Amino acid sequence: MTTTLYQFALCPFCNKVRAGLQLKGVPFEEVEVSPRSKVELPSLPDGAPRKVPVLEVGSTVLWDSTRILSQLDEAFPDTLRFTPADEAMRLRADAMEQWVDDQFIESLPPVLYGTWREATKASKVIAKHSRFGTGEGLAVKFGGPLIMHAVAKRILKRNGRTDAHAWVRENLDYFERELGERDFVCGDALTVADVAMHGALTCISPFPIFENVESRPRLHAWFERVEAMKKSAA
Ligand SMILES: N[C@@H](CCC(=O)N[C@@H](CS)C(=O)NCC(=O)O)C(=O)O
Repeated sequence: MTTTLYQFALCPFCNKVRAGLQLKGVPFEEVEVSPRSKVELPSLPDGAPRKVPVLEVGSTVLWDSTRILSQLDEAFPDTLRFTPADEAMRLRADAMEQWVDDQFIESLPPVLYGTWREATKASKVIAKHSRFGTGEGLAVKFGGPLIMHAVAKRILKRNGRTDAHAWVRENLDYFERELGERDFVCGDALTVADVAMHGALTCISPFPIFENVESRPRLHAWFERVEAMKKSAA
């Protein structure tokens, strides 16, 4: 059975799903989608937005990172479970995933595309993932970050922020407090909350902002713990 992830390389929602598949040890193919035409996407059921990530598992098409992560346990039953059996833990894991989606991911575009240096770095990361023809390749490599630079400015304004890095640092403070002394967000076992945050952080790992993760011993140890699980599942 073939599993294919349709993505934008630097989309944090796509990185959540990629982290999920890697942690489950599920082999998958990646298809980089053209941001404007999205021609590469498979046909989607009515009601599904033409957004990435989209995951094709055999002939089943799944969409929306949060729905996909919750469907992976069922789709790949013999792998590491992400959904805690305990009801209170499940609620906590879902709430933290929601925070990652709504608060943390919202703060990322301004540190990925906010300065020209960051936008140039972003275009290099995107180029590494894309196999488009020359015209489309150039449009994606430079056009994407250019559009996202404007989007990043709008996001800052909408949230009443001027310092993108300080905003991300505050979010990292919050996550670190929530993690506390635990190995994972919900205790001893990894859940969707860890998968979501790890995926989102993977997005910023090639960027200078990631120093703020590396310089926090507890947060960095947690990141490395999840990273090691990905490697051992491969
Ligand atoms: N709630 C969705 C959000 C997905 C999303 O916003 N994807 C963006 C990329 S980061 C997208 O495809 N944007 C293209 C568009 O809106 O045309 C999820 O968790 O998957």
